[in-house]
Amino acid sequence: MSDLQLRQRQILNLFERVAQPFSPKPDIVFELPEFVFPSEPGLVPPAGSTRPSPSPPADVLNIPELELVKTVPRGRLFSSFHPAHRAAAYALVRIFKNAPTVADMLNLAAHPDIRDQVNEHIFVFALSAALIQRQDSRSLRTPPIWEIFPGKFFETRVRSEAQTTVQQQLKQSSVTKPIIIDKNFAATDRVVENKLSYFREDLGINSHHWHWHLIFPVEATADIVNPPDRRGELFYYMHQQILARYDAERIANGLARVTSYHDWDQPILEAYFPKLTTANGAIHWASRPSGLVLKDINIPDEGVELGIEFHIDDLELWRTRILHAIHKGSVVKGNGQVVHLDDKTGTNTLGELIEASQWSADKLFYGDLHNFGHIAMCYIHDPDRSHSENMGVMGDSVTAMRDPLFYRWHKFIDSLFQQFKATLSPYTAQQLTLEGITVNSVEVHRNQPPAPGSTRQKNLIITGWQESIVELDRGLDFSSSTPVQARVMHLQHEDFSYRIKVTNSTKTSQDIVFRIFLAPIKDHSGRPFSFREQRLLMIELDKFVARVTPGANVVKRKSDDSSVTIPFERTFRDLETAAPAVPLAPGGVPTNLPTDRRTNFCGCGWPDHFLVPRGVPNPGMPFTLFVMATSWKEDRVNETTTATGDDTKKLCRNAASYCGILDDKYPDKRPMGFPFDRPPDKSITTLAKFVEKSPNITTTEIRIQFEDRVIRRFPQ
Ligand code: CUO
Repeated sequence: MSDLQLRQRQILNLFERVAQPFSPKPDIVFELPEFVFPSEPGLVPPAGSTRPSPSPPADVLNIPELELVKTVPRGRLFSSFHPAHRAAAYALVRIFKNAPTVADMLNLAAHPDIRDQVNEHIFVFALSAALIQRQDSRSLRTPPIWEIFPGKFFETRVRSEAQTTVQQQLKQSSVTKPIIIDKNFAATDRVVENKLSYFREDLGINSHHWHWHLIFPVEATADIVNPPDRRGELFYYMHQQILARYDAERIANGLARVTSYHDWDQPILEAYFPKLTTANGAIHWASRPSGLVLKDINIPDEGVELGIEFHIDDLELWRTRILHAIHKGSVVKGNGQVVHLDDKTGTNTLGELIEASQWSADKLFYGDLHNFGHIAMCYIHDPDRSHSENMGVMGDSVTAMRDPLFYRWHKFIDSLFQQFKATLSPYTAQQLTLEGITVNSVEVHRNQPPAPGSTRQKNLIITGWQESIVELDRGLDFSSSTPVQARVMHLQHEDFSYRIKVTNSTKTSQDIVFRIFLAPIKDHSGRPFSFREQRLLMIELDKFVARVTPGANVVKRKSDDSSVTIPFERTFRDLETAAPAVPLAPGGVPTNLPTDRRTNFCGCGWPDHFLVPRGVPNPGMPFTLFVMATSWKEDRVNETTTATGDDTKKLCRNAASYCGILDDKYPDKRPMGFPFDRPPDKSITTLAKFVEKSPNITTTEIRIQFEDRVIRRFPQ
């Protein structure tokens, strides 16, 4: 076993049944770092080690910060929106990041004082964060979060069915076949909001959200992470895109667009019953029946739950101060320095302020609006814990997107950004054109071969269902010698490609950025959207650079090359059996240019099975497809980066549009969401008018047709 393979297997081993005491696999040796003593089986010093022999045996690590880590007890739920929980989690990230080598870090993680004593959610959070953030561990993969914590994705019924079936099989001594449990969505269609369960409970969507918050922590000193470039703006844009995508699904299901939750003294009508449990069913995630109203939060520090106290009036006050800043056009730092909210950095400044992160201009004054909103909503059923209830799903970034209220809360948060965007001048004709480049047309083509005798239909995308098998046994809180798998139905689309006709009337070849967006044309009642409405529904599908030679060109692009998506993650078993594909160079950067997208992603990225919205049955739902050409020379951030991409070795680049590139600049100088991030001039009421003076833009109408059956993808 190579060193890399050993590290990979150690990671998988550490992430198995994290709520149970650690059980090292017989063939995986964890060597002790020098300050760790062998008190548990599996933790042994290396053969021939020159390290001092351990005496006296100590089973407690001498790391004072561990006390802080353990303030969130094992078995309790964890919220990355809760300041005290975050402090505990980041303390462990720091311990892991400070280990001299990856091997030391993994050995440290295996120590019973950490692996068996630290809160299991914090353990997974911190080890995952450290593995992404450390330069020397970037070839190593973590298993999918739904396999580590099936309890955050699969209702309790799935767990009990699995347990019953395992017991029956053991009785009959027929323990050979994997147990497959169908995962149906958690509620009936009698409640209209439940029509969207396939979106809200999707494994890939929730996993993306967890990874996003993992790589963009709310607070972090440089020993955890360098402040990511345009982090606050990305907070705005990634969540705005979630809303645009959710609205497209709502319209396809006959529902109105999501409404902002800003009237905090009014009852919340959307109920949510998560039916999720952890710790052998002992800890459940609280439900929220319809009609609850936000209350002041006053949770005492009681040993099992860290205290937190604030008033809904505080949220009101922070909202007022933030709106004041937006309309004044500046924020004031704690030291009195005025920071103007300009068109270059204003969105970023506001993002850090609203979220709020440690890079907020003044957290004392502008508060912690978005994070505390999550906390207020997740404790709405028991705001002082007088009933000793646990939090609801809004408290955890792994589960928050399951709740309809998540979208209403983020619609409110987005409305703050939109109010700021409305203060900026509309884009000028010059900003929206590109001299010498005409985009003549765009078409999408299905990859599926046409039926004999029929012609290939263009501008039609087919969606349907796909079955994926996921493994649960290493995340269940009972041990099973039988593989336990769940069959999950999720949305999928047939692969397609774009064909863009471009004329370059200059005399030289040009590197062009193609920006592709998609938006519904009509609302749920069939009323066409005005451009002011439609711009907020624009979903980024792709952004890529292609060279365009003088004269006529046809640029082709495959749907699965999208700059917003990543493929379905590998399972525990895949990771165990696959040799790590890319060897490490010093510093941890893979030495080969990976051609397989799977070898180079960090878990952040919209799931590619949800690249396009579901649409409606035959004849399909009409959408506007929008393609804009801009100049790579002007838009590129790093002068040395070429269109063919020197940066292909960088981690997370596959889904850079929503996740940035780790440890690098966001790879586009334009504001995120350009050209739809600002309201147009008042005279522009239609999309046609918006693009009429821009030959470098083309739009076309396509249809997305949903077929309620399992479909094939037809990758190219
Ligand atoms: Cu992602 Cu509120 O920021 O959940």
